Amino acid sequence: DTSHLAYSVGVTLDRFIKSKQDDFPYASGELSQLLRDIALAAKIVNRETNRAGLSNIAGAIGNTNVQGEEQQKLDVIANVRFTRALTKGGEVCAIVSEEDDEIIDLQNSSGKYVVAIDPLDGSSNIDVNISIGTIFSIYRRITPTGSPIQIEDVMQPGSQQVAAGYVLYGSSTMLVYTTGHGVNGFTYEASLGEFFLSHPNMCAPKDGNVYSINEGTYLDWEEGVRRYIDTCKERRYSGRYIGSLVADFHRNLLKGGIYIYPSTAKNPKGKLRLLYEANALAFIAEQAGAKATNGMMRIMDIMPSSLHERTPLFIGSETMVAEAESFLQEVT
Ligand code: AHM
Ligand code: MG
Repeated sequence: DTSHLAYSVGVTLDRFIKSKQDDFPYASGELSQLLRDIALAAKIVNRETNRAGLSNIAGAIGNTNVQGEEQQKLDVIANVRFTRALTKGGEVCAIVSEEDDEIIDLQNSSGKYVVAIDPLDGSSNIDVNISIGTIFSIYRRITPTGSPIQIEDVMQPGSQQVAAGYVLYGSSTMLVYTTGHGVNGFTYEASLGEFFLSHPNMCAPKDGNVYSINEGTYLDWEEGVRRYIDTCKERRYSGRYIGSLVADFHRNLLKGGIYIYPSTAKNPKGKLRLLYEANALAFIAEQAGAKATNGMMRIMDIMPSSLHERTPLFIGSETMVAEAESFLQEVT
């Protein structure tokens, strides 16, 4: 069987990153190295994820994280793996993680970059062997290197991201990222231990006929969201909801569609976190020709006011997101 040869002669993630290094105006190789550090941690988490059912690491560990949600063992493992990779790499001075209440100050004042990360998103899907993901955003620190990090280094709007990406641990594992020059996707070839360029220059369909939202909370939505989803049904669109943001987003990016996590009676600002969930996917969406808003404004223009703040999220095909937004604005 020579089918794997198509990959082995293809472009690896490492080679691709190196070839794109000149895209950065301040290219010194550090951002490239940082992306490679993330890819390495992703391989390790992929390995742990694949054997989660075997090695007794799936399931709750008994702690709750800062949002009061149950932390799964694999979340903790992923957090440790990514934090360690980013610490050892030396390019990063601070990390914001879904799994840590406070900013992680790496005490590395020469590090130029700040990373916001959800190490393992969709954790309720771990135990039932359904796709999960990692989401990351990379910023340059604002204050000069050599000085202690400050809160403003971390609280930057999404428009300041220099790179962002996600890893989808799905039927195959993929890493998708952007540095602001389009979006490229890489598929992991486990037997070779490499990510290969499989989805060059990803472009989202402008329109679609898939909507992804947790319909169980229909009665708690704002009028505009209800009317938009009713319209989707009148048009006989397909409803698809995995409950793993990365997986739902990835499908809609490839096939066309909209993902919505609206404000609900219980969660007026929705559930998803601005700094390490919404911003990264918004950057990728826009780079692929799609759109991301909170219903009123562009996600990447929101000035964060706290580390773990939440935002309603409408993300996906441009036409669909614009229409959903117009429904919301009509009734308010
Ligand atoms: P998590 O960060 O605790 O895993 O929560 C985020 C996840 C998203 O992946 C997913 O889209 C959403 O929560 C599903 O929430 P709900 O079950 O309320 O529909
Ligand atoms: Mg999450």
